[in-house]
Amino acid sequence: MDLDINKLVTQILQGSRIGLSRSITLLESTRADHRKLSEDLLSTLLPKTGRAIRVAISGPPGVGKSSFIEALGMRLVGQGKKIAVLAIDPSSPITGGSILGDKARMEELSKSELSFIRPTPSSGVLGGVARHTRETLLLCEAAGFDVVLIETVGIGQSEIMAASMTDIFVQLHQPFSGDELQGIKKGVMELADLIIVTKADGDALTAAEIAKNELEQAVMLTRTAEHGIPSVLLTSAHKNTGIAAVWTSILSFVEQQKASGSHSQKRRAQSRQWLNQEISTELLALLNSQARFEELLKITQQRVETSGEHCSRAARNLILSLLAPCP
Ligand SMILES: Nc1nc2c(ncn2[C@@H]2O[C@H](COP(=O)(O)OP(=O)(O)O)[C@@H](O)[C@H]2O)c(=O)[nH]1
Ligand SMILES: [Mg+2]
Repeated sequence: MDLDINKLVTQILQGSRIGLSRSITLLESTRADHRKLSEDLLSTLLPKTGRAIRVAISGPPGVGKSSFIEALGMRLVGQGKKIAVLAIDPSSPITGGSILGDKARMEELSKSELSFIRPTPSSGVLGGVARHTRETLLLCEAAGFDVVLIETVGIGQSEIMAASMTDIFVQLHQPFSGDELQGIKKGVMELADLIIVTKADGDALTAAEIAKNELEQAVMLTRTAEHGIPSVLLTSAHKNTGIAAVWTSILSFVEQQKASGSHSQKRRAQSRQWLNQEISTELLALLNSQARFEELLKITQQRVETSGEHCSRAARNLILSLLAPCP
């Protein structure tokens, strides 16, 4: 690996995709010396970050996320914009299938000089994935990407993670005929800033229109105007319809947030949240690095199991005895 940080900085600022890939490999490395270098790299580049529109694209497997990103990405690339696509899919390191699927689905976009596509980081730990994705996003911004799309599967933690690093959360739904709404209602209400019904073409067009109406009614009932009521739009990636309207809607959402101050507020809240997560991660790493950690952990585990010691007290005592200066 080429570890000349100054060279990497120059390459990234020039928008080099090779420099970008090398830097991402560096920040995904678990070696302590690599970690330090990637922190140096990020610190140097930090003043050059923050300018992209950050968009989360979420929905269950097969809903059409990658196909939608291909259609939107090609449109933006056609306008001369640089597009980065990052993926958070906790299942992909296990199955491997979705990475192959995504590459095939984003075939044209991946060939464009103006695009950069990166699958989910290989680290299995969700906390690690979050850190890598955030840091990759910052590198992409320093490299001059105008839009960063984060594709994520619509399940629990990975969805929340994507929302915690983006300006707008776009939720994709399949066309459906009515009964399925109950199950998805809650998820729709909490995170979505914009809702899309995909595959609005051919035989599915009527079901897509029904789904749009149902979703519109659902958001009216459960979201207050104060928190914003998301629009519901129809798209077809195959027929390339509705894509321009989605982009207009994303831009106007972000513009409104900027005008009201919520955009910078949201980003500040996101960095505070990131800091809190890093404190937990770093603390755990610090504990792990103590020579007596394994031994004390085993003893504490036994105490909790056999003598019923309260976990939170046992955890605190473990931490204090590891971090307290030796007498
Ligand atoms: N009819 C139709 N099928 C689509 C459309 N978009 C995606 N699909 C199909 O839906 C399947 C899943 O698409 P994909 O983009 O990989 O979904 P993802 O798992 O959410 O990324 C594929 O078989 C696509 O061909 C669309 O606009 N219309
Ligand atoms: Mg996909």
